[in-house]
Amino acid sequence: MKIVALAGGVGGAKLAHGLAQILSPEDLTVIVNTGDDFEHLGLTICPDLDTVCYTLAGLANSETGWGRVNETWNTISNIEKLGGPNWFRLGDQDFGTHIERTRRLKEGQSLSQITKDFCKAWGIKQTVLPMTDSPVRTIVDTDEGELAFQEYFVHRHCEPRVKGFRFDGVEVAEPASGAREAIESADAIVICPSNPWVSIDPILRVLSLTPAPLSHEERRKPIIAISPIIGGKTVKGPAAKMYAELGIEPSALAVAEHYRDLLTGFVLDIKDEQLSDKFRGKILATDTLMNSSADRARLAVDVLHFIGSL
Ligand code: FO1
Repeated sequence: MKIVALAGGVGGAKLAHGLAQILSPEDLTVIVNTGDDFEHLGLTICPDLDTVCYTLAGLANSETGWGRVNETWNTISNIEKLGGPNWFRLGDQDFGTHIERTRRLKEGQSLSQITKDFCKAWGIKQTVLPMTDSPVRTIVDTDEGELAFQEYFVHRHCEPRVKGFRFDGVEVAEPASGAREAIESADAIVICPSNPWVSIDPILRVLSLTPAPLSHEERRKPIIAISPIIGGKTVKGPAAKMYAELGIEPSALAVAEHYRDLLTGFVLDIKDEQLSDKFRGKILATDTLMNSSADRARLAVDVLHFIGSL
């Protein structure tokens, strides 16, 4: 079964890793959000792409979910000592990724080509694509004004109240080379348990999958989403807080409503099973927590069986 997974950072990376354990490498394409990307310390940082790649390569820091395992912090400590910004924690090995990516971007290489080369170097056999090769930057509208995404997320610890989002550059951004073809040849599209507002919406916008799928072909193939919200709380990150601040009660149901007409089926946690009959489409209630590598594979198996049943 050929699957395209749409993923943001940690939650998306975990399910992508689960799917990678079950599917043949040629059957999995992961299209990753780049709205979180930003320019920092003279470098182009692509947090979600790196999180997905490090996770698939077995190089991720399992405690944070982002960054590298066995990391050292000499460079950022030195920057800090010299009075530079230290709020975005970049490890020494991670710095190497950003330096080499920035060098190649400045040479004129595309982000998708660079990602392909990095995946090869890290031994990743699945296809990982940035959603687009052009810059799209998520801007969070808050009660303190507009903030660039990482400024809101990391520097301000998601404290300002959210009023809305916009994705700078999305109108002119084309899907990365291979993304549309991957969707066309996929048997199903899986929306990973990532933040609907800031991780998945930018991808849907770039791929023109929202407000409704473009072509008849896309309509016919199953599109399923897995809720990142369990029992009204987000497993990781600010999705539940964002729903509440936007006046929507955070729940798996709110996530299903978010994707509305797009979905053929929806996966929620067993703890939210009582919400199942409130959803119009097909539902799978299962254990969606991914604490271990085995959990990721188990959820991937459940998701693939669910797709097979649609
Ligand atoms: N998240 C944090 O909360 N604090 C950090 O200092 C931080 C550094 C960081 C460095 C590299 C990287 O690839 C990701 C990093 N993240 C950090 C995570 C990242 O900002 C967010 O998880 C995503 O953008 C949201 O999906």
